[in-house]
Amino acid sequence: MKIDVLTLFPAMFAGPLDESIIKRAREAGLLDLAIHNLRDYTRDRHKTVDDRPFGGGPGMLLKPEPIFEAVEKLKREKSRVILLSPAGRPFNQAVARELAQVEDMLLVTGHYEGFDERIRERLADDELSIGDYILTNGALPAMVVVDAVTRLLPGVLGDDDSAKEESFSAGVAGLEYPQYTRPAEFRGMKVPEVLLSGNHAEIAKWRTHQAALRTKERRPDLL
Ligand code: 4G0
Repeated sequence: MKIDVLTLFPAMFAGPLDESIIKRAREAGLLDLAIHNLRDYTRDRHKTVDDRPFGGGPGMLLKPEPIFEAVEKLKREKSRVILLSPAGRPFNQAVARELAQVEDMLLVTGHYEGFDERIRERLADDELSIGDYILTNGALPAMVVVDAVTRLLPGVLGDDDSAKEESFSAGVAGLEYPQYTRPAEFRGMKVPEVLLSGNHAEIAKWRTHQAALRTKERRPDLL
């Protein structure tokens, strides 16, 4: 998959997507990620990307010209052009699975109080929000989308992790039970006896029960 990102903060992308699984996916050619600086698509002396809203109101908006220039240059035949904003449709695991099927993505990250509406109207295929909170800019949301989608691309995860992904389709946040590794006792905290028993039927029953308790407590919306 080719993913292009348009941002005012290209340096933010240097660290997080150069580690671990995403790094391997890029090295293996499974993900072709390119970060583009929106300022490179301005044509005025001051490299202006924003302006005040007509009709008044607080803050600044991203002006249309640089974003139109950039998107028209970077967009490919099959690109899905996606704005990141708090007003987008909620991003979740189902959306990540949907996006893992597309050929190319162009993620357009905002800043300030948002985008001139004509960007939405003419350029965007979709608008996503990673959650109900405001961030200083859309770089972190774009990285979240890149990460969540990349790990679903064929060949990116090991076989064990891929199988786990499938078994999680019933609910991403639910169905998580307490897990332990060695040592069996650590600072006086003992691993539940049942997990050491070797009784696989009892272990499965315990895990199902624990996952239900935890989901009821933390995510009743999923039940
Ligand atoms: C557009 C996305 C972009 C509009 C972007 C802010 C949170 C998210 C931005 C605004 C972002 C998210 C209206 C403040 C940049 N913050 N939840 N900040 N407004 O996905």
